[in-house]
Amino acid sequence: MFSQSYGWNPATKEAVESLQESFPERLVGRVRRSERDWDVVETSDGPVNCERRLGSFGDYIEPGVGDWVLVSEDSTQEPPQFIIDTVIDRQNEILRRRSQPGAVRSQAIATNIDTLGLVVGLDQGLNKSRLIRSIILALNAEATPTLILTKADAVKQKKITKALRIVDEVDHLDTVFVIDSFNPEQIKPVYEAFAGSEPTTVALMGASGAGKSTLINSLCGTELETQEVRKQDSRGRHTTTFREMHPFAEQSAIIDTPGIRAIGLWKAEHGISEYFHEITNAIQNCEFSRCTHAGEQGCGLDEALSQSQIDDESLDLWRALLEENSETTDD
Ligand SMILES: Nc1nc2c(ncn2[C@@H]2O[C@H](COP(=O)(O)OP(=O)(O)O)[C@@H](O)[C@H]2O)c(=O)[nH]1
Ligand SMILES: [Mg+2]
Ligand SMILES: [Zn+2]
Repeated sequence: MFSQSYGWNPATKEAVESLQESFPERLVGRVRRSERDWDVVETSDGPVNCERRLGSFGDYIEPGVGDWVLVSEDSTQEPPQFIIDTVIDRQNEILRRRSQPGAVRSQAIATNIDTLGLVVGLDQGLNKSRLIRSIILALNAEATPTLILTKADAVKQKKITKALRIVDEVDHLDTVFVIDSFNPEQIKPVYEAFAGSEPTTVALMGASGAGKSTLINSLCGTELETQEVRKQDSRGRHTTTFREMHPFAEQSAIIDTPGIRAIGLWKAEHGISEYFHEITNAIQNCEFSRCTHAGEQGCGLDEALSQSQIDDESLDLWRALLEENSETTDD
């Protein structure tokens, strides 16, 4: 359908084709880039710019990078304008909390993804709580979390050992790469893990300066602008100002996201209960129907704690993340 398939997979094909029967004149495409007032959609006819007209089509979901959409031409305009008129139901979405003055809302960092690549520059160091939050975001979307530690060439072995010790302490992270993104030999296994045999979509997430754009350049052969990092503090300037999807490995796609300072959870109950599965199990085994699992005598969680099946650190983090997540409301 596309010259590049952009992660076009059988499930998407089915969802799109059933809708397209009703709207044969519309173009099928995938949102490649998202700006404030317009989106670039990759269609079988190539990229088209679509104007954002919120509310024009009733129940309008704000499209995000990775969304499969139907595009129509508005020929009442001169020259004719393209507009996204249908966002196909998402397979999943990576949401994060976005605080604005006077409002707390969510923002889709990426949609319809298979793998969430967490990119961390070894020079900046690995933060355990941030790593766990990122894994929860992935689990919440039923996507596979993968950690890519970059700049292995630029740090002392001690830093690598320290990061790997943290990796050992977290759960649900089966794939970890330690690489120099400029070294083709070290890029190869990452390429193979991301590409797979089916069309896939990978989203890369990580702090500004972590090396996301550099990694994409090595994986996709693109020439994205990367940033100069100030020697003193390794904080970079923001060069990526928008989210953008890039064609990868013939049939797949990689989404670059802007550096995120803090990962706020949004509607992540599922991810939290998956990550803390021992706690989830203990609560399910709690026999009291109105228990708050906060230290009641005979509570299932209390039992698991006394048998040392759960450690205090996990319990504290679980409580804190649930509390944070409970503040999420509908837009
Ligand atoms: N030595 C070395 N430098 C890297 C590596 N990956 C990224 N960099 C440098 O780190 C800086 C930030 O990278 P960039 O890709 O722009 O980070 P982004 O903000 O996550 O997109 C740039 O100066 C890159 O050249 C790596 O594996 N080794
Ligand atoms: Mg970048
Ligand atoms: Zn209980």
